[in-house]
Amino acid sequence: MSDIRTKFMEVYSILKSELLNDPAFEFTDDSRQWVERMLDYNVPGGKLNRGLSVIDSYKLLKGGELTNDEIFLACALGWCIEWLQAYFLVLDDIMDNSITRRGQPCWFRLPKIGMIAANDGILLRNQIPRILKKHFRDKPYYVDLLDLFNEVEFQTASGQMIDLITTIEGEKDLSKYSLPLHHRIVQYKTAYYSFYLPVACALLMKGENLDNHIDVKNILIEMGTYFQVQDDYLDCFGDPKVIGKVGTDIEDFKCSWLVVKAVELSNEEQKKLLYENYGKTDEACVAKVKELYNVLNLQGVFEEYESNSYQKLVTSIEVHPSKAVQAVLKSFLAKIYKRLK
Ligand code: GPP
Ligand code: MG
Ligand code: MG
Ligand code: MG
Repeated sequence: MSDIRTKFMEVYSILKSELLNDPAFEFTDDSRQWVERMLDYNVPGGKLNRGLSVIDSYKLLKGGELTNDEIFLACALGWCIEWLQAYFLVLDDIMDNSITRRGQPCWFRLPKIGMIAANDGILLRNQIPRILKKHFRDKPYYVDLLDLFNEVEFQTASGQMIDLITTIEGEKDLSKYSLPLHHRIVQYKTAYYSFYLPVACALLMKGENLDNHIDVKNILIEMGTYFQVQDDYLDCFGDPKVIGKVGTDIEDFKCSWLVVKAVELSNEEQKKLLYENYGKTDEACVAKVKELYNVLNLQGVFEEYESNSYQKLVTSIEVHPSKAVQAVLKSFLAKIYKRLK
């Protein structure tokens, strides 16, 4: 394990123990144990890309070694994003009726958890401002930080809403699925919190005004879009053992990049097959959709999309006037290019 990952995990233990001793609630042994188990199950088990990116980005922006205090604060902000992610995933898995996450059953699937998971999601969400208050309330950028988390959460929940309302039973209509709709969904449900937020946190720590970094934001939104196209691709073509989750997009009638491409490339007969089989839980229907994806060579179409997006992103990063910002963006892109998980 790299040094920074070890340090990051140490900060997790500190933040967890602070939350388990939060004076605003009189914890009993039972309730403390519940929260500890819930946190350990849902917060630290992912790739931690979003969280670690805050530290990485801050280091590149500062352009020198960080003090211990700066490392701690960057880690704490990184964890706030991982907390946000845990909150979204616990609830998203209920909404998407998913089975596994990060190589284990979704939290709500565990015995005795069920819909208590909905409240656990709310708790995870409420722990973020508690961490921020404890460690950032005296910082000049505290208000901007709170505002940033609120804005991004609103955008994500709105993206999730449009992701969900396209799948309403009785209103399933593949003809409304298009690249512009897909782009709108993924921009809001994924790109803001996964890509813009970590870099925006680092910029705030550095004392920057976010209004002066709209160009950075736009590049990160495009990177986040590319990331969610990969997520859509892996939902069908990824190895569940590697990605840690079993895909449900076909069953859920999701406006996935794959189905948008399939509609675009299908002839009338193939379109009919898609209309008849997409969005059904029946395994045989799912298999027919996957077979069509293969006939249409969606793996090849994706590979082409992937290298085009990469080239476009590199080009837009390289026109940015600041070398430090370029380094931040390139480092983020390198973490996700051709990812298998
Ligand atoms: C990813 O969509 C989007 C989210 C996790 C945001 C959820 C937002 C909420 C307000 C709950 P996805 O369903 O494709 O992700 P995955 O494939 O990981 O389930
Ligand atoms: Mg979802
Ligand atoms: Mg999901
Ligand atoms: Mg997905």
